[in-house]
Amino acid sequence: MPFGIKVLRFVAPGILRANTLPAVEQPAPLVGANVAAVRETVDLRVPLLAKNDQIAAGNRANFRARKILALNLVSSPGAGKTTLLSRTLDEFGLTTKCAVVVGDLETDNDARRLARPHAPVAQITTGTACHLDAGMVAKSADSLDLTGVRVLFIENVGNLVCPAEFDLGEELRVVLLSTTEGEEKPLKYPPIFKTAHVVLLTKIDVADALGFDRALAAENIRRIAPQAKLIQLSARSGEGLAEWYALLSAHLFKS
Ligand SMILES: Nc1nc2c(ncn2[C@@H]2O[C@H](COP(=O)(O)OP(=O)(O)OP(=O)(O)O)[C@@H](O)[C@H]2O)c(=O)[nH]1
Ligand SMILES: [Mg+2]
Ligand SMILES: [Zn+2]
Repeated sequence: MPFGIKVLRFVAPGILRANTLPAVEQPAPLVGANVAAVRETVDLRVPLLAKNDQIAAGNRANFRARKILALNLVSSPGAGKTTLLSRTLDEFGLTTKCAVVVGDLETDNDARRLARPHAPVAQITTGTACHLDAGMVAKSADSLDLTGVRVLFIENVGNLVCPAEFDLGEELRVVLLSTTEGEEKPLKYPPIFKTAHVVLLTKIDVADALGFDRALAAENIRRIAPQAKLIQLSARSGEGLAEWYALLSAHLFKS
């Protein structure tokens, strides 16, 4: 399945250019290549995930060797990933060099929102794939100048389901749940929450207006994801952001 990578570059102060790299052809899907036995099509998912895990291990080794803290941000569409990253680049990113790789099915809107002269950004357009995989991250990280970068944010495609299965080589998996989605989502989508190192309860500025029960949401998160650090925040009001930046600082590799 082909995917595209665009690297957003400032060519002069205030002028933003998107360089599109040639579409990357992934190996032809194996499913259907050999229709001789149903048994084979059932077994093929495992090798695909095993291959992904292998590339992810390479990404992780590469990021660690370069002392880059990689985070995989996962949520349902619109939970506030890009808004949080924009503000993080403007605040935390001023003193700690950050880069972003952002995945979307179609547009480069998020990369444009995130582009800053001080932060390299690449957009991965996945076409029909509803998640990022480790190969996409490897190629897009290669396309960026990561000199001096200490944090690489990977904004996954908005989806709470299959990103759970795809290790990208991240150090921390960060799952966002917004107050507009409802308190019960951790109970309905447990796999992604069970694999989280951090859960961010976002948009808490509108919790009261929505009648959102923050205590119940926190209890549901703790029930499904007791291993995860929980931070409640709002990228709009700024509440909780100091805790988010402190978490990032605490996980930085010593330079
Ligand atoms: N009230 C409030 N709105 C927010 C907050 N963060 C984001 N939003 C709004 O939520 C909407 C979606 O935010 P995005 O940052 O685009 O969400 P996203 O998770 O990147 O979305 P996708 O990339 O499409 O999955 C936008 O209208 C934001 O302005 C917040 O802290 N408070
Ligand atoms: Mg986004
Ligand atoms: Zn998917």
